Amino acid sequence: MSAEHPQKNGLLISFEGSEGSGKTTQIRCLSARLEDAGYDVLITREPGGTEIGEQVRHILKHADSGRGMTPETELLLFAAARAQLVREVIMPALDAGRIILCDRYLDSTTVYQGVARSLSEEPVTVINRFAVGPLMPDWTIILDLPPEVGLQRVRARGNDLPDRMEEESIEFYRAVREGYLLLADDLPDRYSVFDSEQPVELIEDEIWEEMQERYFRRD
Ligand code: Z5A
Repeated sequence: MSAEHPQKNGLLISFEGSEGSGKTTQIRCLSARLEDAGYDVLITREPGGTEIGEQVRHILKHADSGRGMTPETELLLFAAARAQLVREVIMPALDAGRIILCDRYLDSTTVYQGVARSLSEEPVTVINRFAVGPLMPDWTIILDLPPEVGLQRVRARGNDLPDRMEEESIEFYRAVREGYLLLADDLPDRYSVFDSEQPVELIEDEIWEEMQERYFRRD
């Protein structure tokens, strides 16, 4: 299905954006449409998706032991969770021809740890590439939203556990947003940016339209 990665049969689509930008919502919408059309879909989330990854997620987000974590440690833990997910879950699913919808992938590390935490670009790039091996996304959907709106949505949704990653300043989330938009500017073929302030159904239609343009329409 992908000309860029002839070794794999499926399709790897990542969803990126800041908190509350609607990734989970839009992944569910796209998954439902793809399944209705007869495709075999797998959804992953990061950090997590494997037993190791879920334990790493707990350390990164909720554990008291995560307090005082350095940005370098954070980078390596996100990469470790992804390395496991790629080999244990994503590679076999791609080989089986499935469409994988990733709720975050390596661009989250580029933007959160690289841009917002100001880690140097070179180690972030090298560690990211080491973690994913050959599996770069075929397409990355960025859901763009002012951080104030996203954080408001998350607060309105209510949260069960204290979350270390959601305690940052508004400047941090602004840097995240800018980081994603810069990635999209640099590589417009891989990234598509959708205005996530629009109603859910409108964004869903826009994503579906572009999905068909990219992968299903052959004139
Ligand atoms: N992180 C990192 O630093 N480095 C990495 O490499 C990786 C991650 C992989 C993961 O948190 C944290 O880890 C995240 C980045 C960091 N932290 N921060 N800060 P997570 O997995 O718990 O959460 P998240 O990825 O940030 O997602 P989220 O907060 O759950 O948001 P979402 O999935 O994008 O949005 P949603 O759940 O679909 O929607 C949120 C609410 O808005 C919900 O009530 C919806 O009904 C509503 N919604 C959705 N769309 C709309 C529209 N269009 N209009 C109105 N309301 C809407």
